[in-house]
Amino acid sequence: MNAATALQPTFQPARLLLSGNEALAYAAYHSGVQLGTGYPGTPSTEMLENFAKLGGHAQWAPNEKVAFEVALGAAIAKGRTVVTMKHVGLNVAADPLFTAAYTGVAAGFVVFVADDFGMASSQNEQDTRYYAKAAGLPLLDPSDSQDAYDFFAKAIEISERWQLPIILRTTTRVSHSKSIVTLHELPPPLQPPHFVRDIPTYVMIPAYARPAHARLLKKLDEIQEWNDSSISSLQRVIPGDSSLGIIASGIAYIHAREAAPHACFLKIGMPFPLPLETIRKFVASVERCVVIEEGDPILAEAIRAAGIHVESKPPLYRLGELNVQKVRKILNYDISPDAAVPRGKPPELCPACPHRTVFSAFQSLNLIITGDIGCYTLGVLEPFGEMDTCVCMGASIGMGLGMRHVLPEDQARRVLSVIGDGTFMHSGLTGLLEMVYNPPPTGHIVLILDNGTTAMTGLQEHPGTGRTLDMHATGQVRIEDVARGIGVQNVIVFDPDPKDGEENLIKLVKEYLVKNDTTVIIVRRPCILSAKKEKEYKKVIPITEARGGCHGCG
Ligand SMILES: Cc1ncc(C[n+]2csc(CCOP(=O)(O)OP(=O)(O)O)c2C)c(N)n1
Ligand code: SF4
Repeated sequence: MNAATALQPTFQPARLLLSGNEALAYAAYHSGVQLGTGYPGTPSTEMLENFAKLGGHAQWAPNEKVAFEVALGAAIAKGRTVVTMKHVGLNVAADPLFTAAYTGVAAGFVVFVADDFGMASSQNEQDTRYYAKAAGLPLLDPSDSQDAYDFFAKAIEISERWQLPIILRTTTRVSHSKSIVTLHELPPPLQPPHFVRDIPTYVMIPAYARPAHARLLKKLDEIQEWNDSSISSLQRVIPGDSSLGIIASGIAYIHAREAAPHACFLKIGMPFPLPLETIRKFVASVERCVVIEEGDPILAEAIRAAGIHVESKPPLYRLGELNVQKVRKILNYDISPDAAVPRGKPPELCPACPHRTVFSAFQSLNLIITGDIGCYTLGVLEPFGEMDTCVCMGASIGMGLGMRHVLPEDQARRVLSVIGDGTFMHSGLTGLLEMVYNPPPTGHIVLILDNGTTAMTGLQEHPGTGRTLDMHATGQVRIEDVARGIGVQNVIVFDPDPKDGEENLIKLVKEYLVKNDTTVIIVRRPCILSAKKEKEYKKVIPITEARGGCHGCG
C-alpha cells in the first residue's frame, strides 16, 4: 500500500440504515477526509461525533470561525477536510467563508451546515442558501440519507475540480431522519498533504484579491454550465403527468413526491449555481410548474429572475418546516390557516440542575438580566421568569455593558450578564475584554455558569473541560485564570450547593452590585447529566483543582 492509498479507508460495500448526519460521516470517512473540525449545534452535531466514532480525526473548535479557519488551513495544505456547524454558526464563520471563496483550496473542503426551519432548537430560522449566493460558493442540497452520502462525495469532486470550498446544506429532517444508504465507491485518494507556496493565491491583499474575485466569477460560470449538463448528475427528471410539474430540492422534494405522486418532477441537487437551462426545458415540458422549497423562496425567485414562469408558495410557508399536508395545500391554492399543532409540555431545567439555584437567587434580586444561549436560557420560563434579553451566543456581556452605559444609575446597577461556560469559550471572552477596556461607570457583573460541559447540544467538550472530542486529556483553559489575566478586578469562584447556595449567591451578588468594579462570578457545579461522562473521564485523566465545585474568592 502506498502513502496515498493509506489516506483512504478500504471501501466495504454495504446497505445501512442511517440518519443524514451518519451518512455524511460515513461519506467523509470513506472519502479519506483527513480532518473534521466543527462546533456543536442542532441539527448538525452528530455528523462530527459519528465521523470520530468511525475512526476519523475530529475536533471541536471553540467556535465556528476557528473551526472554519482550521479546516481552511488544512485544505490549503492539501488535506481533505470537512467543517460542521448549524445555520447560525455560519454567521460566526462568515468572515473567513467569504474570502476563502477567493483563495480557494488545494484539496476537497466541504462546509457542512444544517438549517433548523421550525426552530426546534435555535433562536432564528435562516436559509443558508443565501450564503452560497452571497459568498459565491456552490451549494448542494440533499433530500435524504442516500443523497447525503452521494452528495458528500460529489462535493469533494467539485471542490477539488474547481479548487473551491463547497457548502453542503441539510435541514432538520434530512439530518435526523433515517433511511437506507447503499455505500459505493467514493473519490480516489489524494497524495499526502504538502504545502506549496503560492502567495498570489493565498495572501488576500487587494492586489491579489482583485484577480481572485474575477477567478471566482469565472469558476462559478463554469460550475453553472457543468451543473446544467447531464454529466453533473445532480439534477434528476422524474417523468409523470405533464399537467403538473414540480421543481423541488432538499426535504421539500420528499414531501412533494408524497403529496403529488403523479406529477413530473425536476429534483434540484445543486441550487447554486442554478442549472437554468435544465429548468427552462423542464418548465416548457409541463402545463403548470410549481416550485416547492422549504425556507425562503430562493429557487423560485432565481428562476423567475431568469424570465421563466413558475408558481411559488404563499408567504405563509416561509415560516417553519414544510410537510406533506402543507405541500398539498400549496398545490391546491389553499391558503386557509393550518390546524393548530397541540402544544407539548414546555421544556424545563432538569430537577437537580445547578442552574436552578442561580435562577432562584435571581428571583430575590430584582435584576435586569442580559442572558445568553444554553440550558440556562430556560431560566426565562416559569417558575423563574428571570431573563430580559437573549440574542445570540456571547451577546449577554456586550448587551449588559451597553445597558450599563446608558441607563440611569439606579437601573444600571441592576444589570447583570449571565453566560454558560461553553458559550463563554465560544464568544464570551471578547465581551470580557470589552468590559475591561470600556468599563461602565457603575462597573459590571458577569456570572459564568460553569457546569463543565456544553449541555444544551448534548454534553460536548470545550476548551474549559480538559478533554478532546474523543475524551482524551488535553490542555484546559481555566476561566478564573483568563479573567484575572486580562484584568477583571474581582474574580470569584462560587459553588451553588443546593443546601445554602441560593442564600449565599444572593449575598454575594448584592455585595458586588453596589461596587463600581468589574466582577466575574464563576458559578461552578457539574451538569447532573454529564456525571456519567465525567466518571469515564476521571478514569482517563486526574481531576484538576479547577473542577468539582471549588469555593473561593480572589
Ligand atoms: C453560533 C451558534 N453556534 C451553536 C449554537 C448551538 N448552541 C446553543 S447553546 C450552546 C452552548 C451551550 O453551552 P453552555 O453555554 O455551556 O450552556 P449549558 O447548555 O451547558 O448550560 C450551543 C453550542 C448556537 N445557538 N449558536
Ligand atoms: S442537561 Fe445539565 S445543564 Fe441542562 S438542564 Fe439538565 S442538568 Fe441542567
